Amino acid sequence: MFETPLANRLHIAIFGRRNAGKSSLINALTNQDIALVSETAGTTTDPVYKAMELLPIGPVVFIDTAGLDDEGELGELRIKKTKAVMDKTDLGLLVITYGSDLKLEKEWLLELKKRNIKVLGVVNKIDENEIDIKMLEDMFKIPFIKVSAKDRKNIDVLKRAIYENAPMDFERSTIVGDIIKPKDSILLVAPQDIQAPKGRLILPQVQVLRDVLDAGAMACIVKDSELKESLENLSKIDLVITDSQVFKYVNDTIPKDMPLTSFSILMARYKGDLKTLIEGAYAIDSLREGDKVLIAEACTHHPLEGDIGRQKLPKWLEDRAGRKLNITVRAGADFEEDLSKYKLIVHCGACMFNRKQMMSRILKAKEQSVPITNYGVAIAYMNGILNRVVKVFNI
Ligand SMILES: Nc1nc2c(ncn2[C@@H]2O[C@H](COP(=O)(O)OP(=O)(O)OP(=O)(O)O)[C@@H](O)[C@H]2O)c(=O)[nH]1
Ligand code: SF4
Ligand SMILES: [Mg+2]
Repeated sequence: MFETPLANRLHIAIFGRRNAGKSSLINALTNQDIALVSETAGTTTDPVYKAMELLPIGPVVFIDTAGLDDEGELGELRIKKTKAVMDKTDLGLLVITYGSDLKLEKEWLLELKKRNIKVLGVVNKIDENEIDIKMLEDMFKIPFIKVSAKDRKNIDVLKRAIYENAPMDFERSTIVGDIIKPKDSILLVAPQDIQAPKGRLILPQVQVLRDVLDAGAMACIVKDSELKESLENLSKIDLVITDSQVFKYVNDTIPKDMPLTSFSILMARYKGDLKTLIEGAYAIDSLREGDKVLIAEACTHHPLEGDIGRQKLPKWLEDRAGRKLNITVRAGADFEEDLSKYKLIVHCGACMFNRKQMMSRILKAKEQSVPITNYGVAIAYMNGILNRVVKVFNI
């Protein structure tokens, strides 16, 4: 029932000459031996579809195709079938290898562009020969990624490029709607302290509230100071969603078996890859004296007294680690390319980012094997309640 229908999946099709390594590339991307590979040109004859969850991208379907340079009567038929695949492609991967005169590839790119399809160039077999990427990018005016499907080299970089080049409408469609039911009763806890903007609620609270209403559920919103009374007054509570700054108090106050999560964890899942962010939080306990930690904020809001990124989090991290850390805070649109010096990245909730922007930061960190977590997940972990607050998602 929870399977994403084929039509709602991002369709990623692989095009190129026979023997360019298209089937090998599908196998590398899916980390399975799905497609038949051989050194005989023309191995793949009909399009092969493979639906899968390509983490952290989401539900996709890969389409392996027959070489577009096929010959003879049968070859022409196969080319026709491959071109029919183009009509349902959201993102095309154009595979090129050393030695090609690139003439046909240019024609195929035109065919794809005519259909308004985004195309990503892939140079395969770099374990044998390389091609100058810059020259290709100048010539084709599309980004290129170099890989070796055989050695599974740079496949993570390709996955990130796939994500970054995927059409925008492949966003998670709901923040909380998939874990609640119509008529559920949801209690929201939102302290209105000095950080809260005067006269209004912050964006994640407004978005979650709207999502609860869209799901046909009922919301009651209180400050932490009224939590106890609301527990007494409400006859049924199916889920509590709290601000993470009062996590501990709420966790200690509500019944142990009452489902609990936080605005920031919901947003972490909506904007990013919750699983990776949870794994990142575990890295807090491996920090050593003087380790470099990056605290990254997506916007340059004006920091107030007791600012979470500049004051509270650094203190909590050092208290938990029991040692002095070398913490850098960076705010704004720039994210360093070389993250390898950091032992941990703690990111803000990224309310000003769309999912694509946040995901590309997560993928960048993953590529460089740097653990990444976010404020809400890290705070839950340090309060010893991470397991409880992610239980509602079944991950
Ligand atoms: N050295 C090297 N060989 C590769 C690589 N990727 C694929 N090959 C080899 O290239 C040959 C063709 O690979 P396939 O994956 O079948 O190529 P294809 O593009 O699907 O070919 P058709 O289905 O015939 O169109 C096989 O012998 C693969 O082992 C690579 O990264 N490096
Ligand atoms: S983008 Fe990040 S730093 Fe800026 S307001 Fe949102 S959560 Fe805070
Ligand atoms: Mg093939």
